[in-house]
Amino acid sequence: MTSIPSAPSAPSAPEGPPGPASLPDGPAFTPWPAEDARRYRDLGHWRGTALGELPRTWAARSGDRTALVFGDLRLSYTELDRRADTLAAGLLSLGIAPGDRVLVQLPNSADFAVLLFALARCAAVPVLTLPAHRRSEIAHLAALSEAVAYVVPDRYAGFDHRALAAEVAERVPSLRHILVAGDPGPFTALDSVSAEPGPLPTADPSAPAVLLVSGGTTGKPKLIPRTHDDYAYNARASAEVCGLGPADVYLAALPAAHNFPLACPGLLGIWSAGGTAVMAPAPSPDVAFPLIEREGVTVTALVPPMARLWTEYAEWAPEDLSSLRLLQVGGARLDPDLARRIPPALGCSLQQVFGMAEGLLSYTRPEDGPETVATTQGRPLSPQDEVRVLDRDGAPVADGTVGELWARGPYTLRGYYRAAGHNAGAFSPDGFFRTGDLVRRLPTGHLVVEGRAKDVVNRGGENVSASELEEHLLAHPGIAQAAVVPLPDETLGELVCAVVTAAPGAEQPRIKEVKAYLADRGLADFMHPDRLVVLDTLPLTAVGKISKRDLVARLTDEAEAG
Ligand code: OOB
Repeated sequence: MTSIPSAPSAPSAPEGPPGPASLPDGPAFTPWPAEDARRYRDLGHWRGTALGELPRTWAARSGDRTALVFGDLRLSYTELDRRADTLAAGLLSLGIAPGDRVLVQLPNSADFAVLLFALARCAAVPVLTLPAHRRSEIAHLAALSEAVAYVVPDRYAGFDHRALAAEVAERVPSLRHILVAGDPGPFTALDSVSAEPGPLPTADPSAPAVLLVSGGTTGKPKLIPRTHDDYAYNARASAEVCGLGPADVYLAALPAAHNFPLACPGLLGIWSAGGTAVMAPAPSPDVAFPLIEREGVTVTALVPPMARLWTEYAEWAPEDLSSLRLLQVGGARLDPDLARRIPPALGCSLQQVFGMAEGLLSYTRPEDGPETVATTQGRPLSPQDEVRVLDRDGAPVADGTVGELWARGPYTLRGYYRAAGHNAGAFSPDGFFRTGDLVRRLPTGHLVVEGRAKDVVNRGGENVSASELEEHLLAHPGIAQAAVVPLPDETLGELVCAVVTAAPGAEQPRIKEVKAYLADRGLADFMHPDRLVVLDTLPLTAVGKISKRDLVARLTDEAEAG
């Protein structure tokens, strides 16, 4: 067993995480008011079952059926339950105690699932980071959560996570254990952490079960406490909306630590429905398509850039994708034209999902017509979801008018983890969460996401809505993807920069022609891009959304380099 001696943070590290003196900033968890909690329980949404208990219930129901497939490994429900028990016993013997936070950074694998339930059985709280996170995010999240352990793969996608773990351990004094899936190097092998199952601590179902990482595009990521009660409901209700049953096979193509493939309905949803989860090591079609054919995958979830790739690739792919019945797409705006191309290209239905790690989920439903599915992000998941669409002054806007979305409900957080300062502005006094998303609500209750409240370019005092310009750019036949970002400018403050990729087989778009096209569509001159940058691919976030932050950084670096 390798333990990390408590090391003070390196004094020379200029951008090290805040020291323990600045922690904690407010409560770790803001509970729902008792009255709301009682209502959610009375309605049967919150069932008082801890996450760690779920595999036991599932094993009793579906014992010999296959719960999980990863490469050549196939785990039955009984085996998943048993492995969670032996790992939990091993973790307890390492000293992992109830309430301890453990940073988990594992790619899609059986280890990920077993560890999630094992930690839950220790009443410990996994901090679910994504494999693509690097030192800046990991060190920040480890310090913020005062994590006692960090679980990594040896290498993943060409990156040595043990080296990252060594660096983080040096900076974050709370980290006592580094556990490695695979070759452990100087650390402890995750495989070696196992013991004869014994008595387990009890977890409070109304306390946080996991800490999710916020998908926010500005500033440092925040942590989102999701309780056993609320998260199980999130997954179960989502499984119901998607009509999941024991015959379904769910492909976890996106990184499993993200809320979408984990619980919307994702892994937790497919298991609560008694089906099978297949873990894909990557979401790309060359990896996913053979798995769909081999395992008879029926449902999966993607972000729009990957959905575009699948749609283009399907035409040429030799694999039989006919088992696929539902493709969920969410995480960022889906171009309606692409949405219309998905069902014929992949031979399945499309579902749009508008969601956030903070809670609120909105799904298109099977009864929605194809145009509603192509052009809206559906309706909120729960009858208990309360949504408000408000103008800048906090007054409700009429249906059909764009406003900012605020949400409250049985699976939407009431406060970020240790973020009192931020929470003060992110919640209304009556507990509504300010999503930062601009939406229109249609009279049918469907939501149409129009962009982020802060996603505007301020060119000399004129506000250019990035999403509005992106929509016009995407209508151009020569443009496949578009992201509008600000570029610093001495005279005007910011310039409008359109970064695009060319449509397959199309010529490089040129700014003069694009501006003429926009003028033809009746778009005001002030909305036109000042610069057009054509790239082969756009940078992506850890879950695969287009990353405007990385784009801005790259363009600024290039400008500075001359
Ligand atoms: C999902 O969660 P996060 O936390 O990574 O990102 C949330 C943000 C939302 O606030 C919104 O700005 C954007 O991502 N978003 C969408 C969208 N779905 C999410 N924007 C436009 N259209 C959509 N369909 O991304 C997430 C969590 C659970 C399920 C699905 C996605």
